[in-house]
Amino acid sequence: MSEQTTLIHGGFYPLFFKQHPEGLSLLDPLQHKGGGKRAERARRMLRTRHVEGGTGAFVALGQEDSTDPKWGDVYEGQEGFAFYGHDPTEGEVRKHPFAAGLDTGCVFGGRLTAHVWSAASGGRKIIIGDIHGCVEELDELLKLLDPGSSDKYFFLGDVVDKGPDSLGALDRVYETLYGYPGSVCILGNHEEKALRYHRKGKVDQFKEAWLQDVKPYMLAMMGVMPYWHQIPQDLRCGELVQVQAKEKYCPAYGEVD
Ligand SMILES: [Mn+2]
Repeated sequence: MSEQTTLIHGGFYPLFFKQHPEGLSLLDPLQHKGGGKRAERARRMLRTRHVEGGTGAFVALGQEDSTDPKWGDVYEGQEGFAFYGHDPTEGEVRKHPFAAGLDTGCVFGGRLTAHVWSAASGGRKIIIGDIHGCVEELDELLKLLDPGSSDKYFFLGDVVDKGPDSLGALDRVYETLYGYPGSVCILGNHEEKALRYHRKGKVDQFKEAWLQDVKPYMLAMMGVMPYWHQIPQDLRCGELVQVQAKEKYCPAYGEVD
């Protein structure tokens, strides 16, 4: 297993590694845009939760059966230790042999989670799970983290939708990316969907009104979010900083994507 950390919003299905032993090095991190098979595969990775037990193929949300494992339980560490979002829990980090899920369901009344890795030489690397418009909790988390000028922030995507203030959350992520050079926000399926509606001129058909008020700089930021990002260090040994949601903004897990 390599000494690196991979950030991905959804996950990897084992069939991908069977078909492409060279792994992510094969892929353009912006190739979710546009059409064709490669863009479709990228969009599958943004949405991966369960994988088919027999073949290791991607299973769409709601199509899984009781024998289909979560991807993290069968991931063998081909791309190093992976941190992911997308699959909410009720406040607890989901742990696997070579991966950890940091979407602790803030927007569902759970918690917003940061995994903090500290170097002896100073400067921390801080990975933050799905925000979904919970800007008050994000502000509280950033305050608790007490940022230092050499820290770097890594957001796992799904900054927007479901919660109270998608535009505020995008704004805060923007400030953080530009305030702490080397920081990265990867793409979530919710940003991908918003970009797709915007590109096609279907903003009025998007399920949430914030997209009608989105600012050009926010679109520019979302447009360069990669659907995966790698850091040439193993960041798995760190500590958690968590903030409890102030309310249950979204009623139930149910139709969660
Ligand atoms: Mn998601």
